[in-house]
Amino acid sequence: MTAQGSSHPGLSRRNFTMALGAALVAVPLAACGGEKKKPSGGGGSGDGNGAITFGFAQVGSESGWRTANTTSIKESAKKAGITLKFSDAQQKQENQIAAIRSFITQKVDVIGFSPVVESGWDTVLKEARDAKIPVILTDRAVDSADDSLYVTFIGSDFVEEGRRAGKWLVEDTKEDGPFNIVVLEGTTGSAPANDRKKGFAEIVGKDKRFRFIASQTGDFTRAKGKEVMESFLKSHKDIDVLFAHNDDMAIGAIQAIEEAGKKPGEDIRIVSIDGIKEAFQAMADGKINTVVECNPLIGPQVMDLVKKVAAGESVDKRIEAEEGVFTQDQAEAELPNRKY
Ligand code: GZL
Repeated sequence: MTAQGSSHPGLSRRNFTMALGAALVAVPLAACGGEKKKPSGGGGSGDGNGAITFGFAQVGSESGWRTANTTSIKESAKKAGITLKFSDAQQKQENQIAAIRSFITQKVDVIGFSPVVESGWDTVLKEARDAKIPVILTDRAVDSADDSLYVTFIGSDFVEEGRRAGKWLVEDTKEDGPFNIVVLEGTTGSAPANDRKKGFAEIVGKDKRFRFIASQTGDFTRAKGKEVMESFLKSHKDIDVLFAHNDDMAIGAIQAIEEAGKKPGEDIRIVSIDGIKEAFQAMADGKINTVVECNPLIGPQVMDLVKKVAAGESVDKRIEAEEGVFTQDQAEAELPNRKY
């Protein structure tokens, strides 16, 4: 379903049949503290009309990708008739842990979250298990040794995304080199930062033409991406390539590169990950060379999982998005298709 450049990634499903039943009567997104209904499974603190209550602890609102992911979760919950309790952790693990604890106290039916970092979740996940509330991981994974602490993970293969970025660079650089690479890393300790770094290095590290001369977190934000790129440009006059772990940092870096009097996409090749509209526009303008897609629009599949999990049905342990890779020559035509 996803070839090079496909624009409508679905989700590859291993034995995961999406029962797209008729949409239930949508119920308004609940304000926190909705009436507690007698639970069939977990807590069932819905507004008493039998709706499932889903507590979702989002990472934050750090990037265009995250905004699209939040919209997908909220709109899909409403469409599915699921009462959503939503919290924005502002990229702080302590806030996500507090939100999960609040969902446990409210006795929601299902908990979901996108872990801002991989480690430090076992205690709160054990509390959810003790409260008999199933947990769904979305977007990012945890490094817990005990995978009974969550029912399933739905998201992307970040190592593969890093490999795809590396493969494009190796294929695109026909000249001999050497090429000096700088990297804007995602949030320190997060699965996408760890795994994209790993996948990219697996491919590029094998090719002696490439040298990593600087690598630092830009925390997935535009502002930090610009700030770190400014410091890279001050310390290195010979940067040939920027690998940005997400488009927002790449867009911030473009501003820094232009303010330094250089041409992004020409003097410095840029490869980025996510596939937000602005990155496609930057590709069309010749400022980003290639974008590896990472699909945030997983809301419908998350809500299918919530219904199955709340009903005690079994679901696959890991469900991955299918995603493409886009280059400059595809950008103009692809722009109208972009949904985020
Ligand atoms: C990836 C997601 C990352 C995006 C960033 O699935 O976790 O977080 O790549 C976002 O844009 O901030």
